[in-house]
Amino acid sequence: MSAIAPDSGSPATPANPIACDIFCAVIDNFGDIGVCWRLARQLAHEHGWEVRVFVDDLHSFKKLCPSLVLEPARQTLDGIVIEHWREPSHAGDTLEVADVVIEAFGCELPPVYITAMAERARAPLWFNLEYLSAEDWIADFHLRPSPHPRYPLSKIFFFPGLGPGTGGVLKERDLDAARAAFEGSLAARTDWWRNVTGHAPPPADATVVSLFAYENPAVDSLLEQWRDSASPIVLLVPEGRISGALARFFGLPSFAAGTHATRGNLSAHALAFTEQPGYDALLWASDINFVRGEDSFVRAQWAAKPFVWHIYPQADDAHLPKLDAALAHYTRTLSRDARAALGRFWHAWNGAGRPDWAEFQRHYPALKRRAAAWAVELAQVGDLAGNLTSFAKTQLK
Ligand code: TRH
Repeated sequence: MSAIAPDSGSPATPANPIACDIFCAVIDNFGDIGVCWRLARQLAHEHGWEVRVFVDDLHSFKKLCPSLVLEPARQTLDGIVIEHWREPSHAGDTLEVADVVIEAFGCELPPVYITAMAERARAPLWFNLEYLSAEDWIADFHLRPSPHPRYPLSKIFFFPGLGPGTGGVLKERDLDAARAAFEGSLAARTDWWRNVTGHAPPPADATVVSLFAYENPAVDSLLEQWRDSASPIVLLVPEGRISGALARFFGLPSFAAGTHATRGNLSAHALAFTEQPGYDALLWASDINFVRGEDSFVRAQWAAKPFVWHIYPQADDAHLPKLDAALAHYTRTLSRDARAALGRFWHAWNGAGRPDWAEFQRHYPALKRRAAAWAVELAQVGDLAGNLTSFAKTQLK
């Protein structure tokens, strides 16, 4: 990496940008690298940082960033250095310690790297980037330091969140403009439908639903309700863990990208997994988005459309308080009825009960207004990358 001076103690300037290393261990699925890659691009492109991403699973990464090459130990993409982090002790072929070190989601940094951090003339700013939670307690722990037991180093806990006093969530500077351009251009939307589904845009009375979810027993009942719906439902399903349920419902051997199937008033398209910006367009093209995990959950909020969250399930139902905390924020200004209906629907989608589509639809106009208002409210917490860089600047002076 060109301009990193390991012992640099001078403040960053455009000629001497802040160097940042992000370490990402992929536990499963796409959220770990999805968040890290989005953060890396924002730090590099919006804040001028010199970013290096250490990631242990290039296959998962390539799904949402197809231009990545699997073989090299090191490559540069979009101005960001990507190191294939091959083993726990590996920290790049040349050990250089950055000004800011981000340990994503509690992955353990390589011991040699921690030793080098301790030996650096000026200790780097070390963040532990936590998983997103909407729970209130995280504001009390956000930006708290935790001293290292052996070295003169401190790790700062950075908590993404939905409320004031947290680190916020990632949002690119040009995101709203890109969405407005897509929504405002019939030509862009028509092209999108033709390119992504191979079909013309659906009729105006159709409800378009995107479905990105883990395996989910509630989907069978929902598919039946959509089949029997009074107005057309157009379902857009990126290929993945829910695809098997679609194949069973339509009596097909698989529901692979390119498949199109119809039953009753439900017609469904299986989509190829796209690169990250393409996923935003899918959310914008839909009236309702089913999302999961962390990053798609955030993108659905910025899409400002009603959404249903399949939260990442944890042992002992530890995820349920997080689901309720998100609901509390998201439904805050809804009427009691609409709030209860959305709560029931989200809970049914997460294992408790049967999702009631007719009830969801009845509240759709209110949910739509709330989704738009919520996107504005959430933006007031500030974008995570902006919050992180502002804090870093105060520390690196
Ligand atoms: O894939 P996820 O379920 O990811 C995770 C992981 O399980 C992770 O271990 C866990 O920590 C986290 O959830 C909470 O869901 P998520 O977070 O929404 O990540 C999906 C990413 O994939 C997101 O960046 C959007 C992107 N994506 C595309 O780029 N193209 C696509 O076609 C689709 C459907 C998604």
